[in-house]
Amino acid sequence: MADYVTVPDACVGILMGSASDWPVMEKASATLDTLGLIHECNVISAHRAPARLEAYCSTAPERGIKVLICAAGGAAHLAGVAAALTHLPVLGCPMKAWSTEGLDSLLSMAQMPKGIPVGTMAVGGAGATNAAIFAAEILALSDETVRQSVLDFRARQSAATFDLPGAPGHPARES
Ligand code: AIR
Repeated sequence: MADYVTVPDACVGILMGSASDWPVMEKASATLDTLGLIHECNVISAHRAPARLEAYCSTAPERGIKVLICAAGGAAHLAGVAAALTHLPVLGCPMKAWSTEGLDSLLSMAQMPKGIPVGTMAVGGAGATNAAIFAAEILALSDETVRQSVLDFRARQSAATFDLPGAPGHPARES
């Protein structure tokens, strides 16, 4: 039996270097849910479980996974190693770990050598949410249902800005 979680019909795989990344990465999972994308989540550290990472990445395309979202902190090699192990597009989510406010993770993911790209997002929750939206936008190129759910998501987001209260001392104008 495989020592990672698979979900039938999943098209996105979220990988994390540690369970300690989950409080941030659950934003990616929740956003994929909002967009209607079936996904699977696994903790597979590139450093602590390299053989499991290779097994996961080498079987992901044949199981229908089309995009990987990889989160790690510190010397964050997970996204880069996953990108090396599969031709699937890999989105990197740099986690704020124990030092440098996540700059270490950001540079580890962004500064890939040429030939093996990682689409690196912002540090932390914004990057986690954006990785899910970006994954949907990739899938939307070839899937009309996903395209529509991305458009709906954006329309709801635009509409929501009209509901924001004004800044203190600058109340929203009545329309
Ligand atoms: N990490 C785990 N294996 C390799 C790396 N880069 C990262 C995790 C987490 C941080 O190390 O992704 O962000 C701390 O992990 P832990 O398990 O010590 O809490």
